[in-house]
Amino acid sequence: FGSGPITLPSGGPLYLQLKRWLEDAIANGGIKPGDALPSERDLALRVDVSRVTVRKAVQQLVQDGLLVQRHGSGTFVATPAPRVEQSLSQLTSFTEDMARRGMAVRSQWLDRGVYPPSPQETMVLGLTAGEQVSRIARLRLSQETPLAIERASLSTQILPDPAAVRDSLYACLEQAGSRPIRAIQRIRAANLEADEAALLGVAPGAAGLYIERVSYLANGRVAELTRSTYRGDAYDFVAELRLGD
Ligand code: 16G
Repeated sequence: FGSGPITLPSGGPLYLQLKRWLEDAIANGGIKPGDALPSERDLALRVDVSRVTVRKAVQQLVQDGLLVQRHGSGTFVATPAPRVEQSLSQLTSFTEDMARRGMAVRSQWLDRGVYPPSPQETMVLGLTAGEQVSRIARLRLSQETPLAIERASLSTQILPDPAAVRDSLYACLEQAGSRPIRAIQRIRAANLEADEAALLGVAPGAAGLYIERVSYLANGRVAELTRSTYRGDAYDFVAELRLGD
């Protein structure tokens, strides 16, 4: 990307020239996935255009999904996700799924705490009156690419302290002798809202999958209600079907 002045290809409105220049720089590797874009001010100085022009070009590239804006930290080149095949017949955790593929995992905490439950949480988790709920919400990344936003809710009887969860919720539950052994999972198409799209590094309105998992302990009690948003461009969910009798 360098640091010197940038000369735009000529022709058409300035913001479109800059947009094209940035698209080319991304396409030919001049700026790589994950790279930060210089600030609006710096770009305007280097290209010798107004900040409004820079903003317009950048906004269009965000709309197109080539750039991603993260609140407070700037604008980055979007990272294309590797496509992941996920079996629907095994009850596994995100950490286990990625470890099996030899892929590094990381979570960015969005929320963790004990809260008064919503009506849905009370009903699904079978909470008694006055009982609170442990919530953990995470952006889940593999090889530094964001793949999903997961919001898990558990009874405080099963997870008394959400801060006890380090990298893996299931590992934490396993240690406490309350690893779920069965789950019902529901998958639905959903277009990503602007805030979710920004976290997942895709264009607002991009295709996503809304997934709800309700898992159960061996004693039949509900362990977790997890509501997740997965990137539609990153996942193939696969199930083996057999002729029934
Ligand atoms: C999976 C589950 C999620 C569970 C999480 C635990 C879906 C689609 N998948 O991502 O319900 O909470 O694994 O992962 O909901 P962890 O043990 O790595 O924290």
